[in-house]
Amino acid sequence: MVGVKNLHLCSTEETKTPTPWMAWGLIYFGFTSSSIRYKDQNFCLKITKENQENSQLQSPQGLSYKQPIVVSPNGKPVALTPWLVPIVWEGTFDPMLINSIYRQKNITIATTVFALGKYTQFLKVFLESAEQNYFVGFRVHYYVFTDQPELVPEVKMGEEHNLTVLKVPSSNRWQDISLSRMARLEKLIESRLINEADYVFSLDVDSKFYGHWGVETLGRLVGVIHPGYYLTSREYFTYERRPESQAFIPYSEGDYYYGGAVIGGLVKDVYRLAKTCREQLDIDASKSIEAAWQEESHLNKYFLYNKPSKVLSPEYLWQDQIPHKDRVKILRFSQIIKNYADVRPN
Ligand code: UD2
Repeated sequence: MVGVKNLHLCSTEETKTPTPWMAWGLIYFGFTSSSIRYKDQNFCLKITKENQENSQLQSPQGLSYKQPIVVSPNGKPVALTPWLVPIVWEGTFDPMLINSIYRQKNITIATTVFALGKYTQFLKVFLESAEQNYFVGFRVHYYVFTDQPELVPEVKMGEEHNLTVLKVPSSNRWQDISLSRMARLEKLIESRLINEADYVFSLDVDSKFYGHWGVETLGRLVGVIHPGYYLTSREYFTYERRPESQAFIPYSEGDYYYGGAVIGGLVKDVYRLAKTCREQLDIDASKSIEAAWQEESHLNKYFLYNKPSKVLSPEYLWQDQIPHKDRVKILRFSQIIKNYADVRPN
């Protein structure tokens, strides 16, 4: 699958000069539709794979609409966003069916994880639990960024699962570690993933997989609803509220609060996201502004105006400290309880 991502699907049928019957069809259509006029028709619709399946879902800033709900008043999970993309919950997909569809695609899923300073201690649980639950039966390549390669544990990898360790400099500010992930992701995609993978996920390391995480999570651009805010009114979201920051979102806007712990999608769409967020972070840095939640704030801004094509429910990002029974049917990936003062460098 790698290498055919930019395949142009415009057939000769689509590009040739219109036959008389095609022209009559268009004239007829033009007269019967008030919104589509013959003169506006473009005979050569260059239907590429990109604009067929892959088009960006950009929405203008300042648009006024109701905040979408995640759970309906009768307690049922909502499975569609108001821009009509799925919110993935247990019961919305058939793993057997979806696996058999994706198995034919011969795909590689790159997965980046950062473990710097004392966060190397989380790698063992992260990787061992991933090997039990994460894209089992599909090709996965983990890229572990660390300042201490010698502390990356030996974890037995499943079939077609590989791991590469990438050494990066240490940092004494946790905020810098977290936000620098965007720049590193951008560079890794440029230098390697564009040729090595179809999809990429960037995941927080201080987490454990408790349940199945598979191809139902794949999409062009994928975000996860943060477990702390899925029942919260958007004016209380911890978006960046200072207009001086590039991550600024006004109180009247917002769909969901997305967690920075999970970013995914097609390699080139995640590239666009990482590059944009890195550029916005750079602009803020040049003005000595750090957004409230570092790259997570910029990610939320990006997702608000570049809608994800698939949204993962909080099953895909929980927190061990929040009881999950009666809230989600299944726990798949959850932040483990940590003492911030013990694990962070500052
Ligand atoms: C939230 C987000 C996190 C990130 C952060 C922004 C969730 C669940 N978490 O988590 O993704 O957006 O806010 O500030 O949405 N790291 C190290 N070494 C360190 C510190 C961090 O390797 O000393 C890496 C590690 O991969 C960690 C990630 O950075 O998982 C995020 O850091 P965090 O978990 O301390 O951030 P947190 O809990 O505030």
